[in-house]
Amino acid sequence: MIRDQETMNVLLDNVARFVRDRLVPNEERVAETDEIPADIVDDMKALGLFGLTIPEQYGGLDLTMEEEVLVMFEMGKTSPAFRSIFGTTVGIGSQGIVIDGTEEQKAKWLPKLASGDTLASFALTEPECGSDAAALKTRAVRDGDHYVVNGTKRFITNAPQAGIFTLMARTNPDEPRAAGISAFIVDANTPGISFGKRDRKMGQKGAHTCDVIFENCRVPAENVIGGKEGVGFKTAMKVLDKGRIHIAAICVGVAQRMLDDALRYAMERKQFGQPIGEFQLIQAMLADSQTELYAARCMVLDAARKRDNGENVSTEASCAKLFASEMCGRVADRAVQIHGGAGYMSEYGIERFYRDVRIFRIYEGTSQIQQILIARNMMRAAAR
Ligand code: COS
Repeated sequence: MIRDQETMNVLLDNVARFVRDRLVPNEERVAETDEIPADIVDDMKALGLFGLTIPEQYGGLDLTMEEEVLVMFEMGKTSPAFRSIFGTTVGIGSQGIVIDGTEEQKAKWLPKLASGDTLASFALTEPECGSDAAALKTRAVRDGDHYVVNGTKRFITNAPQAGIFTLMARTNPDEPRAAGISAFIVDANTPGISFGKRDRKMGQKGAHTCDVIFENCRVPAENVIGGKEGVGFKTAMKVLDKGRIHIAAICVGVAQRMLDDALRYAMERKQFGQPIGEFQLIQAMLADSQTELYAARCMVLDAARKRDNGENVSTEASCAKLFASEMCGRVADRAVQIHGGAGYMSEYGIERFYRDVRIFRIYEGTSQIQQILIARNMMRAAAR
Protein backbone atom coordinates (compact mmCIF):
# COMPACT_ATOMS: atom_id res chain seq x y z
CA MET A 1 0.00 0.00 0.00
CA ILE A 2 1.38 3.37 -1.01
CA ARG A 3 -0.08 6.10 1.16
CA ASP A 4 1.04 9.13 -0.81
CA GLN A 5 2.63 8.61 -4.21
CA GLU A 6 4.24 12.05 -4.36
CA THR A 7 5.97 11.72 -0.98
CA MET A 8 7.04 8.22 -1.95
CA ASN A 9 8.55 9.43 -5.22
CA VAL A 10 10.59 12.05 -3.35
CA LEU A 11 11.89 9.41 -0.91
CA LEU A 12 12.74 6.97 -3.72
CA ASP A 13 14.53 9.72 -5.67
CA ASN A 14 16.53 10.70 -2.59
CA VAL A 15 17.52 7.09 -1.89
CA ALA A 16 18.43 6.45 -5.56
CA ARG A 17 20.60 9.60 -5.61
CA PHE A 18 22.24 8.67 -2.30
CA VAL A 19 23.03 5.18 -3.59
CA ARG A 20 24.44 6.51 -6.88
CA ASP A 21 26.42 9.48 -5.56
CA ARG A 22 27.49 8.41 -2.05
CA LEU A 23 27.44 4.64 -1.76
CA VAL A 24 28.51 3.25 -5.15
CA PRO A 25 31.72 5.39 -5.19
CA ASN A 26 32.60 4.02 -1.73
CA GLU A 27 32.02 0.32 -2.41
CA GLU A 28 35.68 -0.58 -2.88
CA ARG A 29 36.79 1.46 0.10
CA VAL A 30 34.33 -0.38 2.35
CA ALA A 31 35.43 -3.75 0.95
CA GLU A 32 39.08 -2.89 1.62
CA THR A 33 38.71 -1.35 5.08
CA ASP A 34 35.85 -3.57 6.32
CA GLU A 35 34.28 -0.40 7.76
CA ILE A 36 31.44 1.85 6.70
CA PRO A 37 32.74 5.43 7.07
CA ALA A 38 31.10 7.35 9.93
CA ASP A 39 30.12 10.25 7.66
CA ILE A 40 28.12 7.85 5.47
CA VAL A 41 26.31 6.50 8.53
CA ASP A 42 25.54 10.12 9.51
CA ASP A 43 24.10 10.74 6.04
CA MET A 44 21.95 7.61 6.42
CA LYS A 45 20.60 8.98 9.70
CA ALA A 46 19.83 12.33 8.06
CA LEU A 47 17.96 10.53 5.27
CA GLY A 48 15.82 8.75 7.87
CA LEU A 49 17.00 5.28 6.87
CA PHE A 50 17.22 4.03 10.47
CA GLY A 51 13.58 4.91 11.07
CA LEU A 52 11.99 3.61 7.86
CA THR A 53 9.71 1.13 9.63
CA ILE A 54 9.24 2.82 13.00
CA PRO A 55 5.82 4.43 13.58
CA GLU A 56 5.70 8.19 13.05
CA GLN A 57 4.73 8.92 16.65
CA TYR A 58 8.16 7.55 17.67
CA GLY A 59 10.06 9.54 15.06
CA GLY A 60 10.13 7.10 12.14
CA LEU A 61 8.71 7.18 8.62
CA ASP A 62 6.30 4.31 9.33
CA LEU A 63 6.61 2.88 5.81
CA THR A 64 4.09 0.26 4.78
CA MET A 65 5.57 -3.04 3.61
CA GLU A 66 5.05 -2.07 -0.03
CA GLU A 67 6.81 1.25 0.53
CA GLU A 68 9.63 -0.51 2.39
CA VAL A 69 10.29 -2.98 -0.43
CA LEU A 70 10.34 -0.16 -2.99
CA VAL A 71 13.05 1.56 -0.93
CA MET A 72 14.94 -1.73 -0.68
CA PHE A 73 14.79 -2.24 -4.46
CA GLU A 74 16.78 1.04 -4.68
CA MET A 75 19.05 0.35 -1.69
CA GLY A 76 19.96 -3.01 -3.19
CA LYS A 77 21.75 -1.37 -6.10
CA THR A 78 24.98 -1.13 -4.13
CA SER A 79 27.06 -3.32 -1.79
CA PRO A 80 24.64 -5.06 0.60
CA ALA A 81 26.85 -4.12 3.57
CA PHE A 82 25.46 -0.58 3.34
CA ARG A 83 21.95 -1.92 3.89
CA SER A 84 23.14 -4.09 6.73
CA ILE A 85 24.24 -1.20 8.96
CA PHE A 86 20.67 0.10 9.25
CA GLY A 87 18.87 -3.07 8.14
CA THR A 88 18.89 -4.85 11.50
CA THR A 89 17.56 -1.69 13.17
CA VAL A 90 14.66 -1.18 10.74
CA GLY A 91 14.14 -4.93 10.44
CA ILE A 92 14.60 -7.86 12.77
CA GLY A 93 16.16 -5.79 15.60
CA SER A 94 13.25 -3.39 16.11
CA GLN A 95 10.20 -5.19 14.80
CA GLY A 96 9.70 -7.37 17.86
CA ILE A 97 9.08 -4.16 19.83
CA VAL A 98 6.96 -2.64 17.04
CA ILE A 99 4.80 -5.76 16.61
CA ASP A 100 4.50 -7.09 20.17
CA GLY A 101 5.99 -4.46 22.51
CA THR A 102 4.01 -2.66 25.20
CA GLU A 103 3.28 1.06 24.88
CA GLU A 104 5.98 1.84 27.49
CA GLN A 105 8.56 -0.27 25.64
CA LYS A 106 7.78 1.45 22.33
CA ALA A 107 7.97 4.92 23.88
CA LYS A 108 11.25 4.12 25.62
CA TRP A 109 13.18 2.43 22.82
CA LEU A 110 11.76 3.25 19.39
CA PRO A 111 12.68 6.97 19.21
CA LYS A 112 16.36 6.12 19.79
CA LEU A 113 16.21 3.48 17.06
CA ALA A 114 14.39 5.76 14.59
CA SER A 115 17.08 8.45 14.87
CA GLY A 116 19.89 5.92 14.45
CA ASP A 117 21.37 6.92 17.84
CA THR A 118 20.88 3.31 18.97
CA LEU A 119 21.33 0.28 16.71
CA ALA A 120 19.26 -2.85 17.31
CA SER A 121 20.36 -6.45 16.69
CA PHE A 122 18.39 -9.69 16.70
CA ALA A 123 19.83 -12.43 18.90
CA LEU A 124 18.24 -15.79 18.07
CA THR A 125 20.91 -18.08 16.59
CA GLU A 126 23.20 -20.02 18.92
CA PRO A 127 26.22 -22.32 18.46
CA GLU A 128 23.96 -25.38 18.53
CA CYS A 129 20.74 -23.88 17.20
CA GLY A 130 20.45 -22.34 13.76
CA SER A 131 17.61 -23.64 11.59
CA ASP A 132 16.02 -25.32 14.61
CA ALA A 133 15.41 -22.03 16.38
CA ALA A 134 12.97 -23.51 18.93
CA ALA A 135 15.81 -25.60 20.40
CA LEU A 136 17.66 -22.58 21.77
CA LYS A 137 19.44 -23.03 25.10
CA THR A 138 20.13 -19.51 26.39
CA ARG A 139 18.45 -19.36 29.79
CA ALA A 140 16.67 -16.46 31.48
CA VAL A 141 15.87 -17.23 35.12
CA ARG A 142 13.54 -14.95 37.06
CA ASP A 143 15.15 -13.39 40.12
CA GLY A 144 12.96 -10.75 41.79
CA ASP A 145 12.26 -7.98 39.32
CA HIS A 146 15.04 -9.16 36.97
CA TYR A 147 15.92 -12.15 34.82
CA VAL A 148 19.43 -13.59 34.95
CA VAL A 149 20.55 -14.48 31.42
CA ASN A 150 23.24 -17.02 30.56
CA GLY A 151 24.13 -18.30 27.10
CA THR A 152 25.84 -17.53 23.82
CA LYS A 153 24.35 -16.12 20.64
CA ARG A 154 26.19 -16.65 17.34
CA PHE A 155 26.70 -14.74 14.04
CA ILE A 156 24.82 -11.71 15.40
CA THR A 157 24.78 -8.99 12.75
CA ASN A 158 25.79 -5.52 13.99
CA ALA A 159 26.41 -6.90 17.49
CA PRO A 160 29.65 -4.92 17.89
CA GLN A 161 27.76 -1.65 17.25
CA ALA A 162 24.40 -2.57 18.81
CA GLY A 163 22.82 -0.50 21.55
CA ILE A 164 20.09 -3.06 22.19
CA PHE A 165 19.40 -6.69 21.41
CA THR A 166 16.07 -8.36 20.78
CA LEU A 167 17.03 -11.51 22.63
CA MET A 168 15.23 -14.83 22.57
CA ALA A 169 15.90 -16.92 25.71
CA ARG A 170 14.30 -19.85 27.47
CA THR A 171 12.35 -18.83 30.56
CA ASN A 172 10.72 -22.22 31.12
CA PRO A 173 13.18 -25.16 31.19
CA ASP A 174 10.29 -27.63 31.40
CA GLU A 175 9.15 -26.50 27.94
CA PRO A 176 11.99 -27.66 25.70
CA ARG A 177 10.61 -26.03 22.53
CA ALA A 178 8.84 -22.86 21.40
CA ALA A 179 6.46 -22.43 24.35
CA GLY A 180 9.37 -22.06 26.79
CA ILE A 181 10.91 -19.08 24.97
CA SER A 182 10.48 -15.39 25.81
CA ALA A 183 11.72 -12.30 23.97
CA PHE A 184 13.62 -9.54 25.77
CA ILE A 185 14.93 -6.09 25.02
CA VAL A 186 18.48 -6.07 26.36
CA ASP A 187 20.56 -2.93 26.69
CA ALA A 188 23.97 -3.77 25.23
CA ASN A 189 25.68 -1.94 28.12
CA THR A 190 24.26 -4.30 30.73
CA PRO A 191 27.04 -5.87 32.85
CA GLY A 192 27.58 -9.52 31.95
CA ILE A 193 27.56 -9.04 28.16
CA SER A 194 30.75 -9.63 26.23
CA PHE A 195 31.54 -10.09 22.56
CA GLY A 196 33.49 -12.69 20.62
CA LYS A 197 36.03 -11.61 18.04
CA ARG A 198 34.64 -10.24 14.81
CA ASP A 199 33.79 -13.08 12.39
CA ARG A 200 35.83 -13.27 9.16
CA LYS A 201 33.28 -13.77 6.41
CA MET A 202 33.10 -14.75 2.73
CA GLY A 203 31.66 -11.37 1.77
CA GLN A 204 29.76 -8.28 2.86
CA LYS A 205 32.87 -6.60 4.25
CA GLY A 206 31.76 -3.66 6.38
CA ALA A 207 28.87 -5.63 7.89
CA HIS A 208 30.06 -7.08 11.17
CA THR A 209 28.95 -10.17 13.04
CA CYS A 210 30.21 -11.83 16.20
CA ASP A 211 29.21 -13.97 19.18
CA VAL A 212 27.37 -12.27 22.03
CA ILE A 213 28.02 -13.92 25.38
CA PHE A 214 25.67 -13.45 28.34
CA GLU A 215 27.10 -14.32 31.76
CA ASN A 216 24.82 -13.68 34.71
CA CYS A 217 23.45 -10.71 32.84
CA ARG A 218 20.59 -9.10 34.80
CA VAL A 219 17.79 -7.91 32.55
CA PRO A 220 14.85 -5.98 34.09
CA ALA A 221 11.61 -7.99 34.03
CA GLU A 222 9.90 -4.98 32.45
CA ASN A 223 11.98 -5.70 29.32
CA VAL A 224 10.10 -8.89 28.41
CA ILE A 225 8.59 -7.92 25.08
CA GLY A 226 4.86 -7.45 25.49
CA GLY A 227 5.25 -8.22 29.20
CA LYS A 228 4.39 -11.87 28.50
CA GLU A 229 6.53 -14.96 29.02
CA GLY A 230 6.39 -17.92 26.64
CA VAL A 231 5.47 -16.10 23.43
CA GLY A 232 8.97 -14.99 22.38
CA PHE A 233 9.27 -17.63 19.67
CA LYS A 234 6.07 -16.40 18.06
CA THR A 235 7.38 -12.85 18.21
CA ALA A 236 10.57 -14.03 16.48
CA MET A 237 8.58 -15.81 13.75
CA LYS A 238 6.38 -12.76 13.11
CA VAL A 239 9.52 -10.64 12.87
CA LEU A 240 11.05 -13.11 10.42
CA ASP A 241 7.91 -13.17 8.23
CA LYS A 242 8.43 -9.47 7.70
CA GLY A 243 12.24 -9.73 7.55
CA ARG A 244 12.05 -12.32 4.80
CA ILE A 245 10.09 -9.98 2.53
CA HIS A 246 12.65 -7.26 3.25
CA ILE A 247 15.56 -9.56 2.35
CA ALA A 248 13.74 -10.71 -0.80
CA ALA A 249 13.43 -7.05 -1.83
CA ILE A 250 17.14 -6.49 -1.30
CA CYS A 251 17.83 -9.57 -3.47
CA VAL A 252 15.82 -7.94 -6.26
CA GLY A 253 17.79 -4.69 -5.90
CA VAL A 254 21.21 -6.35 -5.92
CA ALA A 255 20.28 -8.63 -8.82
CA GLN A 256 19.20 -5.54 -10.77
CA ARG A 257 22.57 -3.91 -10.10
CA MET A 258 24.51 -7.02 -11.20
CA LEU A 259 22.38 -7.37 -14.33
CA ASP A 260 22.85 -3.68 -15.20
CA ASP A 261 26.63 -4.14 -14.87
CA ALA A 262 26.55 -7.33 -16.95
CA LEU A 263 24.44 -5.69 -19.66
CA ARG A 264 26.77 -2.70 -19.89
CA TYR A 265 29.78 -5.02 -20.13
CA ALA A 266 28.09 -7.18 -22.78
CA MET A 267 27.43 -4.11 -24.93
CA GLU A 268 30.98 -2.71 -24.57
CA ARG A 269 33.17 -5.79 -24.64
CA LYS A 270 34.06 -6.91 -28.14
CA GLN A 271 35.10 -10.42 -29.22
CA PHE A 272 35.10 -11.99 -32.68
CA GLY A 273 34.67 -8.47 -34.07
CA GLN A 274 31.46 -7.51 -32.28
CA PRO A 275 30.04 -6.73 -28.81
CA ILE A 276 29.54 -10.00 -26.96
CA GLY A 277 25.93 -8.93 -26.31
CA GLU A 278 25.27 -9.68 -30.00
CA PHE A 279 25.87 -13.38 -29.33
CA GLN A 280 22.75 -15.37 -28.59
CA LEU A 281 24.36 -17.40 -25.78
CA ILE A 282 25.08 -14.14 -23.92
CA GLN A 283 21.59 -12.91 -24.76
CA ALA A 284 20.13 -16.06 -23.21
CA MET A 285 21.88 -15.30 -19.92
CA LEU A 286 20.68 -11.69 -20.00
CA ALA A 287 17.11 -12.69 -20.87
CA ASP A 288 16.86 -15.45 -18.27
CA SER A 289 18.14 -13.05 -15.62
CA GLN A 290 15.71 -10.31 -16.64
CA THR A 291 12.80 -12.77 -16.61
CA GLU A 292 13.60 -14.18 -13.19
CA LEU A 293 14.22 -10.72 -11.81
CA TYR A 294 10.81 -9.59 -13.04
CA ALA A 295 9.18 -12.63 -11.45
CA ALA A 296 10.91 -11.99 -8.12
CA ARG A 297 9.96 -8.31 -8.16
CA CYS A 298 6.30 -9.24 -8.75
CA MET A 299 6.36 -11.80 -5.94
CA VAL A 300 7.93 -9.41 -3.46
CA LEU A 301 5.41 -6.68 -4.27
CA ASP A 302 2.49 -9.10 -4.01
CA ALA A 303 3.67 -10.46 -0.63
CA ALA A 304 4.19 -6.91 0.64
CA ARG A 305 0.72 -5.78 -0.49
CA LYS A 306 -0.90 -8.83 1.12
CA ARG A 307 0.89 -8.08 4.40
CA ASP A 308 -0.33 -4.47 4.20
CA ASN A 309 -3.85 -5.87 3.79
CA GLY A 310 -3.47 -7.66 7.10
CA GLU A 311 -3.25 -11.15 5.57
CA ASN A 312 -1.12 -13.94 7.05
CA VAL A 313 1.86 -13.94 4.67
CA SER A 314 3.98 -16.69 6.18
CA THR A 315 3.81 -18.69 2.93
CA GLU A 316 4.22 -15.70 0.62
CA ALA A 317 7.17 -14.37 2.65
CA SER A 318 8.92 -17.74 2.38
CA CYS A 319 8.11 -18.08 -1.35
CA ALA A 320 9.47 -14.59 -2.02
CA LYS A 321 12.60 -15.12 0.07
CA LEU A 322 13.25 -18.56 -1.48
CA PHE A 323 12.76 -17.46 -5.07
CA ALA A 324 14.40 -14.04 -4.84
CA SER A 325 17.52 -15.25 -3.02
CA GLU A 326 18.01 -18.22 -5.36
CA MET A 327 17.37 -15.93 -8.36
CA CYS A 328 19.95 -13.50 -7.01
CA GLY A 329 22.51 -16.31 -6.80
CA ARG A 330 21.83 -17.35 -10.40
CA VAL A 331 22.04 -13.76 -11.65
CA ALA A 332 25.35 -13.31 -9.77
CA ASP A 333 26.73 -16.44 -11.42
CA ARG A 334 25.64 -15.33 -14.91
CA ALA A 335 26.98 -11.81 -14.32
CA VAL A 336 30.41 -13.25 -13.52
CA GLN A 337 30.16 -15.52 -16.58
CA ILE A 338 29.27 -12.64 -18.90
CA HIS A 339 32.27 -10.72 -17.58
CA GLY A 340 34.48 -13.74 -18.42
CA GLY A 341 38.01 -13.49 -16.98
CA ALA A 342 37.24 -9.96 -15.78
CA GLY A 343 34.43 -11.40 -13.70
CA TYR A 344 36.98 -13.23 -11.60
CA MET A 345 39.12 -10.13 -11.00
CA SER A 346 38.47 -7.90 -8.00
CA GLU A 347 38.85 -4.61 -9.87
CA TYR A 348 35.63 -5.21 -11.82
CA GLY A 349 33.64 -5.58 -8.60
CA ILE A 350 31.34 -8.31 -9.87
CA GLU A 351 33.14 -11.10 -8.00
CA ARG A 352 32.56 -9.11 -4.79
CA PHE A 353 28.80 -9.13 -5.41
CA TYR A 354 28.99 -12.85 -6.19
CA ARG A 355 30.41 -13.41 -2.69
CA ASP A 356 28.19 -10.82 -1.01
CA VAL A 357 24.90 -12.34 -2.19
CA ARG A 358 25.69 -15.91 -1.12
CA ILE A 359 24.39 -15.23 2.39
CA PHE A 360 20.91 -14.33 1.11
CA ARG A 361 20.17 -18.04 0.60
CA ILE A 362 21.17 -18.72 4.21
CA TYR A 363 20.25 -16.02 6.70
CA GLU A 364 16.74 -15.26 7.99
CA GLY A 365 16.03 -18.90 7.16
CA THR A 366 17.87 -21.08 4.63
CA SER A 367 16.23 -21.95 1.31
CA GLN A 368 15.55 -25.39 2.75
CA ILE A 369 13.74 -23.92 5.77
CA GLN A 370 11.63 -21.78 3.41
CA GLN A 371 10.74 -24.94 1.43
CA ILE A 372 9.72 -26.72 4.64
CA LEU A 373 7.59 -23.76 5.74
CA ILE A 374 5.84 -23.47 2.37
CA ALA A 375 5.04 -27.20 2.14
CA ARG A 376 3.92 -27.35 5.77
CA ASN A 377 1.59 -24.40 5.32
CA MET A 378 0.17 -26.03 2.17
CA MET A 379 -0.56 -29.29 3.96
CA ARG A 380 -2.07 -27.53 6.98
CA ALA A 381 -4.35 -25.48 4.74
CA ALA A 382 -5.40 -28.58 2.79
CA ALA A 383 -6.17 -30.48 6.01
CA ARG A 384 -8.50 -27.71 7.25
N1 COS B 1 3.72 -16.24 13.15
C1 COS B 1 3.17 -16.46 14.37
N2 COS B 1 3.34 -17.62 15.04
C2 COS B 1 4.09 -18.59 14.48
C3 COS B 1 4.68 -18.42 13.21
C4 COS B 1 4.48 -17.19 12.54
N3 COS B 1 5.01 -16.96 11.34
N4 COS B 1 5.36 -19.53 12.90
C5 COS B 1 5.19 -20.38 13.91
N5 COS B 1 4.42 -19.80 14.87
C6 COS B 1 3.98 -20.42 16.13
C7 COS B 1 3.25 -21.71 15.84
O1 COS B 1 1.89 -21.48 15.59
C8 COS B 1 3.49 -22.49 17.12
O2 COS B 1 2.60 -22.06 18.11
P1 COS B 1 1.48 -23.05 18.73
O3 COS B 1 2.26 -24.20 19.30
O4 COS B 1 0.81 -22.22 19.77
O5 COS B 1 0.61 -23.43 17.59
C9 COS B 1 4.88 -22.05 17.56
O6 COS B 1 5.12 -20.79 16.91
C10 COS B 1 5.94 -23.04 17.16
O7 COS B 1 5.93 -23.14 15.74
P2 COS B 1 6.37 -24.46 14.99
O8 COS B 1 5.73 -25.64 15.66
O9 COS B 1 6.11 -24.25 13.55
O10 COS B 1 7.94 -24.51 15.29
P3 COS B 1 9.03 -25.51 14.70
O11 COS B 1 10.06 -25.66 15.74
O12 COS B 1 8.41 -26.73 14.15
O13 COS B 1 9.67 -24.83 13.40
C11 COS B 1 10.76 -23.24 11.99
C12 COS B 1 9.79 -23.59 13.12
C13 COS B 1 11.63 -24.36 11.47
C14 COS B 1 9.95 -22.71 10.86
C15 COS B 1 11.61 -22.14 12.66
O14 COS B 1 12.42 -22.70 13.64
C16 COS B 1 12.41 -21.33 11.72
O15 COS B 1 11.92 -20.41 11.06
N6 COS B 1 13.73 -21.63 11.64
C17 COS B 1 14.65 -20.81 10.92
C18 COS B 1 15.21 -19.81 11.87
C19 COS B 1 15.81 -18.67 11.15
O16 COS B 1 15.26 -18.11 10.22
N7 COS B 1 17.00 -18.31 11.62
C20 COS B 1 17.67 -17.21 11.09
C21 COS B 1 18.18 -16.45 12.24
S1 COS B 1 17.80 -14.79 12.17
S2 COS B 1 19.07 -14.06 10.87
